[in-house]
Amino acid sequence: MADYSHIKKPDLGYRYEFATDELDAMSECLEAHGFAIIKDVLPDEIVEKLKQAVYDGTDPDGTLERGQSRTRHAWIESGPGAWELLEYEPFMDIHQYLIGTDDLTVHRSAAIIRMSGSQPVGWHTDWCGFSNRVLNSGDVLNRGLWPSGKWFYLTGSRPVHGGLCVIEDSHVEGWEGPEGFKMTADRRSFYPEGEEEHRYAGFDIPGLVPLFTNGGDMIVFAHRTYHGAFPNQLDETRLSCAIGFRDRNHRIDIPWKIPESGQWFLKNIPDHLKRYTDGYTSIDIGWRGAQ
Ligand SMILES: O=C(O)CCC(=O)C(=O)O
Ligand SMILES: [Fe+2]
Repeated sequence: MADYSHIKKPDLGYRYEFATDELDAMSECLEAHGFAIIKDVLPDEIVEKLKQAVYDGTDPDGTLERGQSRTRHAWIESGPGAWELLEYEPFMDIHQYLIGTDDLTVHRSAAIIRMSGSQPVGWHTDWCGFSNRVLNSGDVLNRGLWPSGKWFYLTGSRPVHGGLCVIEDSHVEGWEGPEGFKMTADRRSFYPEGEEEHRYAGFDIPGLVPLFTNGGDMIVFAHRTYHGAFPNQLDETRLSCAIGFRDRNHRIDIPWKIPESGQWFLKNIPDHLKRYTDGYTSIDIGWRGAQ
């Protein structure tokens, strides 16, 4: 397999890393280029606790093996370890800024474990608004126009460690893919010209920006931004998590019944945090719409 240890942090000719008191500048970068990094959002002490909460919510029995990956959808439902973020005001302040209101409801959340030797994540956008068809839970939930990714790579993001990469300027409407590539029919991914349609998972792409972050840095990207992840080539397990919010007034009519873990969450989250669960949809990954 290719070795990604030589990849250096790029100099893009514009600034894309910002402090927590530079959110206007951060937002300008997000609008101009489709991504930004907010440095030092979480102190080490919270990062360490979140690592445990990612394990507890994603692989409680410790069954993952070398080479494997697992995503816990609706990670917020896994318990108090994840709720701690909702108590941390600097974190909530950033989300209020990103969504433009303090009437926030938890929209989606996830935690991911990528073991040593795990595979890359192919290029994709999380956004499902290219088509009106509603075939799965992503089609229901991933239609908003607010920033999509808001990740913490708790063990750091870097190419050798399964780090995130984005394609700069890929967030604009009508983007036609990197030079030399064709969009897939559903516009959710792209592949090299001349090949059969598939989700490309290579890292030799014009405009690719490998992201280098520490555990407490927040990676933000726009709803359409195309992104992927390198394979994890280090001995260390990669851990990441994210909680995203939407404006509470943006109601979503869900076609699924809230699963038991969602019901448990709604009942057990402390009263002072219930302001963030008004209109919470949970998720049923197995739900399928009519073809
Ligand atoms: O694991 C990663 O680094 C990327 C995950 C991702 O893009 C996703 O879950 O949509
Ligand atoms: Fe994604």
